[in-house]
Amino acid sequence: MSNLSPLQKARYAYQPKLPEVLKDDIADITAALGNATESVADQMQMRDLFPLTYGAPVARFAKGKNPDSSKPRKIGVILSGGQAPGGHNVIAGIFDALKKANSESILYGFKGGPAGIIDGDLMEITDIIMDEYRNTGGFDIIGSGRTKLESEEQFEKSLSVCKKYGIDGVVIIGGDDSNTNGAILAEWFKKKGSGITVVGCPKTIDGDLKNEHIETSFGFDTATKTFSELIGNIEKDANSAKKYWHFIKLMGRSASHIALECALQTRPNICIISEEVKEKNLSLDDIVEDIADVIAARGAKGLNFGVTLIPEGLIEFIPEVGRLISELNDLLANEAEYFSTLKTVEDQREWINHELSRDSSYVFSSLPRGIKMQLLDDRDPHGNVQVSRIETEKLLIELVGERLDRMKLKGEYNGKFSALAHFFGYEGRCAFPSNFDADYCYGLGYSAFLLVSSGLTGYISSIADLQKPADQWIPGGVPLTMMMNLEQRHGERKPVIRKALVELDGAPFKAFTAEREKWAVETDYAFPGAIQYYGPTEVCDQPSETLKLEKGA
Ligand code: FBP
Repeated sequence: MSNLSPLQKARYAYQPKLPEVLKDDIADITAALGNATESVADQMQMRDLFPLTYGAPVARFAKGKNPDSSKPRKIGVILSGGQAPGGHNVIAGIFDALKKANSESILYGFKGGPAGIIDGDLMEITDIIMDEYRNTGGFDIIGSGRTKLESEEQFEKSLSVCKKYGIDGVVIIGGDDSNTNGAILAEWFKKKGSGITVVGCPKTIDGDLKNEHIETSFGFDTATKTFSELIGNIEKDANSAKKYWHFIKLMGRSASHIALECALQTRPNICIISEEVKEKNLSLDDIVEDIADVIAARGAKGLNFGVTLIPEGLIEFIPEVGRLISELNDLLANEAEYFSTLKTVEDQREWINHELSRDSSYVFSSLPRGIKMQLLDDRDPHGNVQVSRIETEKLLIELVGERLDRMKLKGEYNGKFSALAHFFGYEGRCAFPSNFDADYCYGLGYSAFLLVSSGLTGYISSIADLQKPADQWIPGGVPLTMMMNLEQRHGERKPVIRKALVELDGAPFKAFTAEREKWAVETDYAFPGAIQYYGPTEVCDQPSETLKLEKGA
């Protein structure tokens, strides 16, 4: 018996929708170039850091001749960082465009993320292999990894691997950090006169790689639809049993885009937005008080149930905890050796408490034991605390429970509080891509090939007008330096792609605040249901609420 599900078989046969201009013969598509560009900030320094790639024009694909496109080529592709639905379709888009341009061309996949190009660990992606992954979730075709491609030595190794295999284009499918490193690699390859183009693709379920030109990162659409289905189901359950408060933490790293999108889709009683917490300088106590007040207000109406959404990165945005985390990051980075000699948890905590500032030491001491341990856990490759491992949902349940007990003693509350904790993140990262992500990713892959075949290096593949039907989308490329500025990283000012956080004056946040008070006390849940792949366009092909609101659609 085959291990393929009926949906998997059906998805293999799905033909992603392409923008009209990409339906032409590859040799009849050209890159129309705009004016020179500038970085979002720090223009002088950025020009100095990227003398060869800075200021390139935005490209838009249009009808026109590109005789170079049919040259036989070898392209290497990298999947970098966390999984996001649609990665396989980016590869399929590159593969199909490359083979359509010249059937002799070869696509290599670097295995296990950026480490693959450094170590020369790669495989040829053949027709047979590609067909087993079309329109499916996951990054398992070649695997992914979080190695940072950033040192001169790694660049040297990557160059010799590319030379060995005759690779003339590298496509890095990644988030802001991976694309930043792509920009640096593009500049470096150019300086070396290698003739190898480096092109990026905007990936991350977190939705924080977006700007004027990148309307959304791929994977956000599918992941948020998957989480919203689950939240909607939990809301139905809560409203049926009427006995639990569900505290649901949602992935997304620093930004709260995922939580906000899920709130717009499901209308929970409470959704915390980290960016608002920071802006209003809310303390942990303030947040606990706000949640407890909603629970008490619902309890007074006999509604002892509800749903609270919590963005994964919240903990870092609470000012006093944020300061504590940044002190801990520095301490653990600077004193890593000494810290590793502390054998017991008690010794570690005692030393940490001693080294922290008075305020941070107080905050640290006031946290439950489990959270303390999670804050001391291993850092990610960028030296940051791994927010997905901090159980903020459990912390809030504990603190809210304590507050409600105190309110009960004072006669301010007489309801019941029985809470359950959930964390949705990994559940959404490898789902079958929605039609939106399947189409978007395929188009991004196609455009990535066209950028390579047009010799445009240091670009990120882009598609505009995503709120419209796919045939009206506008494919092109944006110079990576245009999205960059200098930011403080490990004590140094480094060029990085600016991360997009939730804008408090943006349309999605405003749409949420216009409704949230009603959602808090009433039970006004919405049930988006499972992602649909086959059926009417209004059911199957809709982009996220965030995208629609941002594009005024
Ligand atoms: P990327 O930024 O690499 O796309 O990863 C996103 C993410 O899913 C975050 O939401 C989450 O905090 C993190 O990855 C978890 O990392 P890991 O997969 O290493 O556990």
